[in-house]
Amino acid sequence: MNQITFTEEQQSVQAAAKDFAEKELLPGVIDRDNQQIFPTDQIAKLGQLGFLGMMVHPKYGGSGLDAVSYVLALQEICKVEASVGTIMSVCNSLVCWGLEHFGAEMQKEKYLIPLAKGTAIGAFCLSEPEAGSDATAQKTTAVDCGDYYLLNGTKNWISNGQSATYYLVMAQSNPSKKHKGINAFILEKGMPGFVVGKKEDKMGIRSSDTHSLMFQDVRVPKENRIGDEGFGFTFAMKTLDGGRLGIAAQAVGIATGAIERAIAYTKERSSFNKKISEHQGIQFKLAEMATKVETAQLITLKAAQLKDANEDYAQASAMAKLYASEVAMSVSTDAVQIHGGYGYVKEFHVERLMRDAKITEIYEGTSEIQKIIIARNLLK
Ligand code: COS
Repeated sequence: MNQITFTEEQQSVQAAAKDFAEKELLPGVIDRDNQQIFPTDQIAKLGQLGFLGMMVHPKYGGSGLDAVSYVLALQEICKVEASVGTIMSVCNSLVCWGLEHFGAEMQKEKYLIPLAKGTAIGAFCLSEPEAGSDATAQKTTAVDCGDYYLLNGTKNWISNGQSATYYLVMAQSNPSKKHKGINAFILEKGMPGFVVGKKEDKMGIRSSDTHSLMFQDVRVPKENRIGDEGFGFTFAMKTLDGGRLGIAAQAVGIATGAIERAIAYTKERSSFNKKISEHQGIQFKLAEMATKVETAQLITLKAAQLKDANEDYAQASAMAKLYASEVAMSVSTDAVQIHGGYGYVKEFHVERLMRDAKITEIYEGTSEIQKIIIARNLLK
């Protein structure tokens, strides 16, 4: 389905991700989804192959690739197992990118290198029980105590919540300054007072681990603050621009997986004395689905190209996420419909893709948040 020209390097990254997804992910994907099993071995292998720090400079242990390669790789992974795509996307877009661009040299040496090499997993902790879309409403506090901050509060819906070693945590240090009082910190699992809370029993992306986190008087050294005092909200917003590109890629991958399975099924299944692919009603549906997937892929690649060109891509990534996530939902729903009763059972994969698609309309900003971002850009 690729309509634009890719470099040899981009094509080989895509081929490697496709090969990995088919050989390493496909065989166990249904079981992991059913039983909510974290793909420990698969993530370790992805890390060894350089897929968890894809855009990080090699001097910090990364692969030094561009955002287009990252998008192509994520799409291939998510065609098969969107949960793995979630883990990969958090590690690359939210954690490694944020640390590489805004972290101090000491932070990069200590934390970025193992994250980029995939020997450690990261988590990005912004959402709270009462702060989802309205990210400025952080209730977690970080009181400045001289050479350390004292953190107290709760985070919700944290991807990689249990599996992570390092956590980027946003917290309010000066409520009178509103969003300008928010700081970002690096926390390590095992810090006294840092507790991983309950695991969520989710509709989709079930083999990724989503947890609440609790902080009770956690002492975080001052050198673990990212950027200047009060930089935390801007840090989160800039990082989420790239996160949304990852979610758009995830959505395109889910939609592509769904349409490929639907096309294959229509050529196998017969009804009324012919293959169902010969029914015009099915052909119309497939044509509409393919047009949507192709458009979603193009808008996502455009955002990636803007990022690679160091241009402002906040609006482009919001548009890509908005559109691609809606396409993932509608195309996966159509794929289930084309499969009929078989689409409703796990063996045929499309019901999982449909469940996995839903989260792409919700996390890293709901569709409504993406519309706000786009409209503000249009009107400014
Ligand atoms: N890049 C850099 N800075 C940004 C930014 C971006 N993409 N978006 C906003 N900012 C800055 C603004 O420039 C503004 O800075 P100043 O105060 O210096 O002017 C500041 O952040 C506040 O921006 P704004 O007034 O637009 O904030 P709002 O509270 O109105 O919220 C939205 C903006 C809705 C876009 C933001 O809260 C958001 O993205 N919410 C969703 C968060 C989310 O995705 N949560 C999901 C969980 S995270 S995995």
